Amino acid sequence: MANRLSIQACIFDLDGVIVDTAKYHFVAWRRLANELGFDFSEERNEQLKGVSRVDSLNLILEWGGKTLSDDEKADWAARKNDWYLELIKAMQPDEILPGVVPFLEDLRDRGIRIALGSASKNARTILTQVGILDRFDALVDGNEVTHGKPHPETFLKGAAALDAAPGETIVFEDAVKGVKAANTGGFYSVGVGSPEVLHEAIIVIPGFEGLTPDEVFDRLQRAADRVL
Ligand code: B16
Ligand code: MG
Repeated sequence: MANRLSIQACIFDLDGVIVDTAKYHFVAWRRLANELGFDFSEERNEQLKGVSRVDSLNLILEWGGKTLSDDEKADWAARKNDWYLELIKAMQPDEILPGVVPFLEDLRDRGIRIALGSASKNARTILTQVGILDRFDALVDGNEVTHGKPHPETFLKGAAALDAAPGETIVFEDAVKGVKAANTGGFYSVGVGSPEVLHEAIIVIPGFEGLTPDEVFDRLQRAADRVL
């Protein structure tokens, strides 16, 4: 039977789950690195997924062997964000990852409440740009949290905004740190991506194309039954 777990709410990460903004972050961060006189690879960019803007900058500077003052860091982070926002401005609704919109529709039809839980301070702008802001009942982004993932604050705030307990809420995440945050907070974690990378998630899906909420509930139920 579907949904014996009594799922009342779902929280979605943004980058890598709803849209692929990592490619735009990469272009903007790479421009920053190049202007500072070094470069970094797309493989290294993987390590920035789900990581806050300031933590990403610190990592990149470390890769380039650069030391900047706090004021200089703030300037470069602002510059990077301006370049990033220029790219975001051109995003289109067809950049929403396959199957996401029908999945969100299905959840809403069932009365399941929906939140966004993202590290990005640009989350509202991005959802507005691709035309799906109104599909979310609550939004928790990088402006509202003190502790980034793997701390569970983002998802705990999301669940509170939806008036749901973590034990009745699913978190969809593409980053290892995000999956850890969901697990630490007591949520049902669903990894979006590769099972090898996201092995700490309760279940892993490749994406939302052709997937229904019932299938997710069933797989989580089977995982829960195996543990009991
Ligand atoms: P911003 P998510 C994260 O989004 C990105 O994966 C990460 O690369 C980025 O540095 C972070 O947001 C902060 O983004 O500079 O827009 O505030 O996966 O948590 O939705
Ligand atoms: Mg992500």
